[in-house]
Amino acid sequence: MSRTAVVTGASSGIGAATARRLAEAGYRVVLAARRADRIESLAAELRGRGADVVVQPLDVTDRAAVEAFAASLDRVDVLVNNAGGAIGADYVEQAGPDDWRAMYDVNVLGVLNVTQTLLPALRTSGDGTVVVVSSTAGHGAYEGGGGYVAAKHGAHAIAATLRLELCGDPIRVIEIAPGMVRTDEFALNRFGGDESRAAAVYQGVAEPLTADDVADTIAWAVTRPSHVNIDLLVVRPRAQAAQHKVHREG
Ligand code: 8X3
Repeated sequence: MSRTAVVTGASSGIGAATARRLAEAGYRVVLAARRADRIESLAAELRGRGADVVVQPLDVTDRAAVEAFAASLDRVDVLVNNAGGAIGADYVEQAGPDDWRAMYDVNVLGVLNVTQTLLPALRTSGDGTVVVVSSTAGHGAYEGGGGYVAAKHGAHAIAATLRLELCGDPIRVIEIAPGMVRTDEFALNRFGGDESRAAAVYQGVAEPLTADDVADTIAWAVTRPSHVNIDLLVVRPRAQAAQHKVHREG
């Protein structure tokens, strides 16, 4: 059986783009996401291009479901922890604990659930790779970042800790930290479907990163020789020199 890559949050954005890239690189790809219809149609597209694809509806915050998923897999070489997202942009003083809890659940406990349960298979592969897609929000704070900044710092901490704990095992731990990426859903989900608030995030920015730009860095890091561990790769658009330093036209 071919080398197998599991991608969470594969229904859209960076996850879907990563599945496309890894399929192109010859991996058998397991598409895991909550929305079955979305991953079914991505699977049909990839199979049309000759890829070997498995569709797995999955909520990474559901521990029992993740355990059953892990038990169903006969081979895992690569895990891309991509599922995640932001809810709101409230200041700490006004933020809702439920939003924070939901962000912690998916961005931190989701990564824990999937990584922990797939580690035995990754170890058995003899050459495993864990990717954590964090964010520049995992490396610096910004006003209104609040719960998302906290959660992504948590995702970064998992990657950094796991790399230390697995030293000596045949498993790499790679963190990819994207800055401003324009996807169909990230900002829209953050602002509860408010299209004008979502559009304002990218207002005047000539070329935010695309999902495929990030997927390209993930595929590049994953396909380096086994002894090369890209610990942390921060990727931003040229127009974003830092979280607060964004060049906007007009
Ligand atoms: C997305 C980057 O700037 O919206 O992960 O926090 S930011």
